[in-house]
Amino acid sequence: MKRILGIVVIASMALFIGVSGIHAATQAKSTFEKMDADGNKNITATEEKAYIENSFKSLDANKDRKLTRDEFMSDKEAVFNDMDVNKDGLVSIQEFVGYLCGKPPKAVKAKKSKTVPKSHLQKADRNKDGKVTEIECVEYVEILYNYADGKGEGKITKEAFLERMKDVFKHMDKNKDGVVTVEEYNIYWLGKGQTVIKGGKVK
Ligand SMILES: [Ca+2]
Ligand SMILES: [Ca+2]
Ligand SMILES: [Ca+2]
Ligand SMILES: [Ca+2]
Repeated sequence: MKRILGIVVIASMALFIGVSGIHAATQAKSTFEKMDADGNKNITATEEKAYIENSFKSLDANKDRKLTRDEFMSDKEAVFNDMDVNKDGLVSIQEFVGYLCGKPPKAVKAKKSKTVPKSHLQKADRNKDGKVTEIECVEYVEILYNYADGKGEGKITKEAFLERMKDVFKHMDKNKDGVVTVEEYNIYWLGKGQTVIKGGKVK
């Protein structure tokens, strides 16, 4: 059960990080801001879908509509370095939340929550109004961080981060042929099929 939960968390975390293929040398915008195309501080399902599609295109270097592991991993070290704002080689929860959601609102404190949303971004939509706000983003990402940082040390190393990203690739590649197709990618990120992992139901 714990393992399955872990896989789901990896999936969710990567929705934010793994697909941030649109990586810039200096991250001017948080992932939240990038996804929020119309800048109204809410992420809708349409905006999410558009972001996922763009991320696939930007990662698919040779444009054959398949992602290899190398293509997927090509920007991940740079993503880690961008997250690590103070360059101490570790990503703290503040850095993590800042990268993904923008500056965390002061009102929201890190929680040691044990309830993990089942799959993707829309699960962060707590009040179920079909949009994800910055505060919902922060709450969700904090939960992911606490899981990603399994030891509760409040730090994620580059090594651990890259290992998790490799796991993400494995899980995306459903038929295990070594490449991730557009279909596999979309199914993975946009939720369908996420409830069943290796025959086990995630509840
Ligand atoms: Ca929006
Ligand atoms: Ca390719
Ligand atoms: Ca750091
Ligand atoms: Ca495949």
